[in-house]
Amino acid sequence: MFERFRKRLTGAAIALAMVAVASGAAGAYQGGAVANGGAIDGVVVYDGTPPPMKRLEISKDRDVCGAHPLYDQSLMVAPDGGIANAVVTLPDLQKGEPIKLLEGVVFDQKGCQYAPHLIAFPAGSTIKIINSDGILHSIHTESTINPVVDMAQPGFKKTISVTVAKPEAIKVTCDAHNWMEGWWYAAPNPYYAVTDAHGRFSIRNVPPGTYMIEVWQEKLGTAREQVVVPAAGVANVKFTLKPR
Ligand SMILES: [Cu+2]
Repeated sequence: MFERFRKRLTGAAIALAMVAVASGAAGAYQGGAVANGGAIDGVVVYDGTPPPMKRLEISKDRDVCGAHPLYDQSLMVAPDGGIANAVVTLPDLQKGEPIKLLEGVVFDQKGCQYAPHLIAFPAGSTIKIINSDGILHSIHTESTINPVVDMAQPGFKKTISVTVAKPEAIKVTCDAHNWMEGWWYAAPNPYYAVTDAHGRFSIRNVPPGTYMIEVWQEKLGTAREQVVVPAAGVANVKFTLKPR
């Protein structure tokens, strides 16, 4: 009798453990072959007059940082209205082409600005933080899901590598230069794109279906739409973001 009870308990424990694994894997993405993949071509535009770029005030290390005028890159709108550096994702997509982790996404500190201003990559990828300036930079992330990165990088330390394991949009600042700001965007699956200078983006090899498509921009926030991706066809999406 006791033996039977013990077995039942063990069975219950195993069942509980399986539930735990299953719920832990609830957000897990499954990669595999995609049949008749379609594409999403789109544009992200600004609703209003493109704002002028603000020149940054350089208060330190002027010999290196003040060699060229620096501008606030948090909202770059082209004369045609296109918004650069917006990230477009299909966050609910659970199954599609395999995730290709990136090893060494370059995030440079050059002329006391981050170059590029924003990088996007699948979560689990590794960032190569470079110090091209030869002066002290001190990277400090405002992560909430991933561990905070807070590391001084003296001029002689050319590279620091950091892996961002979980999906998150992370603001990056420099504790040595208060005007430096950049972003790391860790996407939950391989379906993400960063808009070009004219706000254009393209996402390819999407399994045919209906999805929620999301755009995120650091100053303008998030907007969502529904998109129907046809088999071996192209869906067009236009996002219009309002100033806030
Ligand atoms: Cu710095």
